[in-house]
Amino acid sequence: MTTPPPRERQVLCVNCLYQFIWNGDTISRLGENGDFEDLSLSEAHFSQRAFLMKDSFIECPNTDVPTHRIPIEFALYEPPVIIGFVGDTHAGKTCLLASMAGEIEGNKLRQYGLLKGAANEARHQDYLRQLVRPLFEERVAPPRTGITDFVQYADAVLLRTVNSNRIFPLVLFDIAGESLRGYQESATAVRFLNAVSALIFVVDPDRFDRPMGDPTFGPATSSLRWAIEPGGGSRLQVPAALAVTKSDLLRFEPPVDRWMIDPPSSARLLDGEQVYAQSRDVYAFLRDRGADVWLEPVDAYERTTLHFVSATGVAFDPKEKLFARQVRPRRVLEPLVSVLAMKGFLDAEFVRGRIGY
Ligand SMILES: Nc1nc2c(ncn2[C@@H]2O[C@H](COP(=O)(O)OP(=O)(O)OP(=O)(O)O)[C@@H](O)[C@H]2O)c(=O)[nH]1
Ligand SMILES: [Mg+2]
Ligand SMILES: [Zn+2]
Repeated sequence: MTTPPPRERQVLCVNCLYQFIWNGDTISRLGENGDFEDLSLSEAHFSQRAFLMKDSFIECPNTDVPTHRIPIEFALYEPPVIIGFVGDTHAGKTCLLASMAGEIEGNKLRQYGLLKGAANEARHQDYLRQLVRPLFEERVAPPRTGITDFVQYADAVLLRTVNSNRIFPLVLFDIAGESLRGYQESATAVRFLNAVSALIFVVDPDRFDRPMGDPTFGPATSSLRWAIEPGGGSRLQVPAALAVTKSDLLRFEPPVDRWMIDPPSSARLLDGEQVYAQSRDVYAFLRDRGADVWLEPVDAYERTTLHFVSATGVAFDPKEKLFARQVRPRRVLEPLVSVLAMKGFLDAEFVRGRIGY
């Protein structure tokens, strides 16, 4: 039997934004000695191919940055949906991302009609082992995200819409607050911002006393603006969610109490009315606190939603150097699901009404 010739595909590297043609044949696999080895699918025996593709990578040919690889799944389905987290150092980005990853791993996107699969199982398991399991199972806070010249994505999963059967990788980018703040000096570090599908602005209620708000919000937005419509002044089309994280610290204060105590709507869908009611409450709460400046993204983006979330459900105990009790995220998936809905990635059966205002 003859093998069909490998099919070339155009691929966008999510890490460096380099577009290249992958020959559909050469893949990299991690060898037993810990080094990557290249191999050709067409030279492998037919029966071995699927096995070889599992956990394999494609090497990005961009030589301007350190050698890096993307999971093969990024080239096989719909283009990746890239989510960037924006917020100053200590805002809670890594905790929020890790708790979302934990909830996704627990199959909690199923209620919105999204089934999870692996976009490189081995790398995903590494992320769970390093950050998510310590947080959920041992109450350990993640270390501060390191500053690097070349940021690679933190975690990725493959999602499938249950009814329409669309398959796409969901890629989550975490980055040190410092790099976002001074993005002009570290343009390479925040390169991914120019390719984001949606942004999640992480609002830290511990910092409402800062009269100028979060120093990363403005730079992230202007970086995007230059990438998308240089010199333009209109609202940006990229969907954005504003997540007031650490809301457990505000859980007795109205109107936060209502959203922290209420479980997310028991209806198995994203309800536009509920999302709107919550957005309105967050907006009013921030204004009431004199934290209007944190609402900047609402004016800069065409469609935003606002959320109260808690990555951990409990405060960190500095004496014990652990979270005070078992970590239980609250409503962390809602900002994510909301931007996915705005991007058109939820099946109609799982969203009611309009999302994003
Ligand atoms: N009470 C409470 N504290 C939180 C929550 N999320 C994060 N924290 C606290 O905030 C600290 C910083 O959170 P990180 O997620 O590491 O912050 P970051 O935005 O990633 O910071 P950089 O990596 O330095 O940019 C954690 O160590 C916790 O002490 C939350 O949901 N509730
Ligand atoms: Mg971090
Ligand atoms: Zn690349």
